[in-house]
Amino acid sequence: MKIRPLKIIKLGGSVITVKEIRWSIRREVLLRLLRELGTYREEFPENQVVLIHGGGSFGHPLVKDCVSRYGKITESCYISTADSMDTLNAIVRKYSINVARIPAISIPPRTICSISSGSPRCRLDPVVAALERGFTPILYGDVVTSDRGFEVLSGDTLAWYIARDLGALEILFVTDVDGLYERDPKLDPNAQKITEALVDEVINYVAASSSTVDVTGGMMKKLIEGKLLGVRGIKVKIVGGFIEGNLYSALKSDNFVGSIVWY
Ligand code: ATP
Ligand code: IP8
Repeated sequence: MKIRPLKIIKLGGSVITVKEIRWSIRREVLLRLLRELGTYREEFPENQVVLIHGGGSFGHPLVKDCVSRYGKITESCYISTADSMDTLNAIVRKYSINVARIPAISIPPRTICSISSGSPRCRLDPVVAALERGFTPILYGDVVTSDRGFEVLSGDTLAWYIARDLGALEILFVTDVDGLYERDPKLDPNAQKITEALVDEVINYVAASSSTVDVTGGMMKKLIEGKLLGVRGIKVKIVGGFIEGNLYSALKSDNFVGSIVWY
């Protein structure tokens, strides 16, 4: 197996959907981000990309409702959340193929991953097989089977897992904020932006703050996850997703609006 320089892109659910409004898509933002990726792919065909997207309003509210009603993800919640995530994924894939000319192939995480004692385990050979053929695999935050029944496997966790196991150079987290701040900038507009840091410098004081509909943890979880999975030697970019051209700039160089965190 020969994987060329690999970058993992996680399109945040809060960028491509309006998280508070169920089944709402930010179509123009999504199309622009995919076009930027398509342009990058055409200019740098030697580089590999795995595309991951979050659940946003197609995932989090459904799981939250279910857990508050039944205390767990029931069989019927598993089916309806899987269906909802597949709907969002089909839109991302169709735009990728038909608008951005990305040879996208979906790999539903629930078909390759499970969770045991809280730890994910994924069979990545379908991802590798797609990369080897020059395709762009698309994965997403999903519901998966676990030793406790059903659990959410977030797109952030998948990004870290794939980055670690396939030896990625970079993870780009495309978010609805323009970088990593000392505290949640939505709650504290005076919070200072951290443009570049080692993960150990920021992990202790970045505020753990997540919105009410987020069942997988916000910015803090994004950063801790890499530490928990023992990832080292990776550059992580927090990329402002609402700024035109910014994903393309972040893919091409370190000159973008956002933050860099070294692992
Ligand atoms: P999803 O899980 O749906 O894919 P996402 O990847 O788009 O979501 P979140 O998990 O919601 O993103 O994380 C981004 C959010 O984290 C921002 O909207 C911001 O409000 C919040 N946040 C909390 N702490 C910080 C911080 N210190 N710096 C920047 N953002 C922060
Ligand atoms: O948005 C969550 O994935 P994330 C997926 O990447 C579900 O955290 C089903 C809530």
